[in-house]
Amino acid sequence: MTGARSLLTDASIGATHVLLWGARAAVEIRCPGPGVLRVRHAPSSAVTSFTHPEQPPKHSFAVVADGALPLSARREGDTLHVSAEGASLEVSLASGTWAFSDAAGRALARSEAVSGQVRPAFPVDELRSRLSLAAPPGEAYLGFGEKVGPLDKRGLRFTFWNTDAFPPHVESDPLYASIPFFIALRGGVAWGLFLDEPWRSEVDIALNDPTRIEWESRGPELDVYLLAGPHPADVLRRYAALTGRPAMPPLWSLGAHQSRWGYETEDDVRGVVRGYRSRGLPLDVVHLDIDYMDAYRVWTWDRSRFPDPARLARELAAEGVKLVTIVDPGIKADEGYAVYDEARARDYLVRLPRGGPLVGEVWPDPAVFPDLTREEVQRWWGDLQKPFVDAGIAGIWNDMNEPACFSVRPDRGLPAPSGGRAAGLGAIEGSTLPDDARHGARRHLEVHNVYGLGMSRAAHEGLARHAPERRPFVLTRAAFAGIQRYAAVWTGDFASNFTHLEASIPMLVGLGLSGVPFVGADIPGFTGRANGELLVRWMQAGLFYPLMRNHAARGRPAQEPWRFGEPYLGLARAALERRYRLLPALYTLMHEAAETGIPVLRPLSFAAPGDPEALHAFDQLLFGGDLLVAPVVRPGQSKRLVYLPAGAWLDFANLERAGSVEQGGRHVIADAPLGVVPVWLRAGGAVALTAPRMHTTSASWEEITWHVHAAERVSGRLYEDEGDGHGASRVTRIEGGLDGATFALERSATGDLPLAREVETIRVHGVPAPRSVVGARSHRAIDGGVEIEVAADWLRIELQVP
Ligand code: MIG
Repeated sequence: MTGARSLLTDASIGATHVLLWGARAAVEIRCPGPGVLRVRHAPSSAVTSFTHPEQPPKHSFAVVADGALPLSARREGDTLHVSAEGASLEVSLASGTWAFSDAAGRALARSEAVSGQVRPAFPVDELRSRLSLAAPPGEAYLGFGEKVGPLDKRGLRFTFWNTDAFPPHVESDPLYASIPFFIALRGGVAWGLFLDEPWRSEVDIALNDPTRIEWESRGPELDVYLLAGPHPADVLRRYAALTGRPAMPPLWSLGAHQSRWGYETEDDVRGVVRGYRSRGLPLDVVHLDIDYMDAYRVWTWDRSRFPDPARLARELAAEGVKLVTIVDPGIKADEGYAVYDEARARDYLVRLPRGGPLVGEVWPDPAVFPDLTREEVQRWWGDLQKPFVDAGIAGIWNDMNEPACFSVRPDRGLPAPSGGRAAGLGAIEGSTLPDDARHGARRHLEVHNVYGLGMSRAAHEGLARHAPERRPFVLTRAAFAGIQRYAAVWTGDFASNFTHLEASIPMLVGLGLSGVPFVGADIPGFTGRANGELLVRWMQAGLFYPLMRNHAARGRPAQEPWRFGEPYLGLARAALERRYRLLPALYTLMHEAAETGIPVLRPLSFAAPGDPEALHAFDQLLFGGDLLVAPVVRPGQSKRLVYLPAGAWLDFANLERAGSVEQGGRHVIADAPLGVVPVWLRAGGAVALTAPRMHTTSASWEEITWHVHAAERVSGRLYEDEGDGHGASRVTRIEGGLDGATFALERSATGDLPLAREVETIRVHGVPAPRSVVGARSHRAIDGGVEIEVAADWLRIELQVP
């Protein structure tokens, strides 16, 4: 169809797909959903699984959308114009490059020709597939999963290869999770790109060449999804439709978690719970680290130290505390141990390129690895949870699932790394399995990054099968795109220092921008030695982490909140109480995330997408749409610089009205002595808080106080249900605003959950003392506003302000 010098010479155009190919390359275009185009590149036809004009089905570990919207294609000279709902693409047949636009015709992204686009060579380990994208000046790039650095990753370079980085530092890359997805933002307009390749890859974000992003995969193809905005939230909505919406967690998992590598006996665990309760500290969960296992045999208990897990679980349940057990993938190679015998008999293990199961060393030694990239193995693994579920274990904590492997056993048949062999065969990158290990028909190099995803899926689906009346709670260290369907992610072995506390904020916001809302970092750091100030500051930031877990490494001083004496204990208690007050708002945001993919922790750019100052304020965050949080993340500081985006913001430090209203679009200096965490409430925001408790019970709240920052338009939302399971729910909306001398709010509710409270309190901040109040049971003036008590099923309140 075009000249012989063109890269793409032939085309097959169907109702829902376009396939272009030539002697050396192929490109396939589809539209899986509105505003999303899939552009699958096979840079070299010689090594791809592409065939034309018919495609074999491809297995994606990440993508769940199977829609195929209609496409229309029109050729004009050397260009093929493809358009679909919400997006269009122009492909140059000569060079194979393309330009992506949204429904409004805005040019969003453009690929560029690369020289030596693919270098297939022998051995295949030398394979490189490259994608080059224009990086126009001023465009910011956010996301990329669990990555270090500020929010805007321009000028950085990352590797996607899940790694047990120990000890990690603030520049370590790669870390434990790989999410090859980013959101670009330029002039207030966003678009996104997801590279659906689990293969090891590297991305250079305008570092080598300030005008380009270059992505290089070790696999034979580049399967790219382009997502239109225009708001970053729109990109995330489309990404969640593509890779799956986040699971709604049980309420208890949003309470406080306590963990330590080194709770060695059930008495240690009882002591922890007593430690919390005797000091009046809220707690919902205790984690059991690898100490509970019998000689590190996964799915067993050391009965001398944990004689009766079911009894322990019952005892803790009486205190309102749940147990979560760590699970590592390495299986002790030990004949007579049922998990090992069964895995071998069923051929469920990762194998050597030739021959038998690969043998390595982790905590169990020797250890073999279940091939958790295969669905039948996932099912088997998930079923091994049944006795744990039956004993009352509430959730599963998946660790070491990069997978980590301290060493492989060459004496067991592994080719020696590189020596004397063709380059690449037997190579190992980091403490993991060799590139050439076999997962069924796939090589480790291809599926390494999805091992933790498979393990989390196994855990999540197994919990759903064995306790269908509950919502699964799974926590994972390793992850890939799509992990939000199955698990919460924590950032691994952060150190107990202020640098890591600061680093946690852009990293967790970055994870949210990569589609993963349920995230947290170990409080107050895992390795090293915290002091009381760090504990308090980390808890003040961590009370806004969707996952709030205190954890500590073995052989380090204990880090429970009472280990540092006063005044730190009192300040730690205050932080925990704030967390429990915040639960209605957090739960509502988790529900919003589960419906839309929009994260709980958001960059300031969500409020001001075109404002560069907002983009670069990476040590602050938005908690949902209404709260701006700027925790102190440096030692010794009692004030900090805070950027407030345009609009009016109420000083709401410690989740209480603390001061006056500030005009945004500028920096302010917040007062933040050790007891204070700076927070602001957006004008027009309405946030529901409750009273602190020692542990969670139901998310049908008995006490609710709305904090409203009066403005012309006010809106707020509260999602409620029983806190677990799949039963009745209710969404309450409040809407209204200030119109002349009248401030009115209306409440509406949908859903079948009965109200668990008779009254609600509404604190309207930012209005003068009213002359009259209609629709309230009572009211009283408070500093800079009014507090109103209403019947819980109120419909309308109206204030006449002077
Ligand atoms: O090699 O299970 O990140 O949270 O306490 C260390 C022991 C293995 C690493 C995890 C950490 C956990 C620890 N694990």
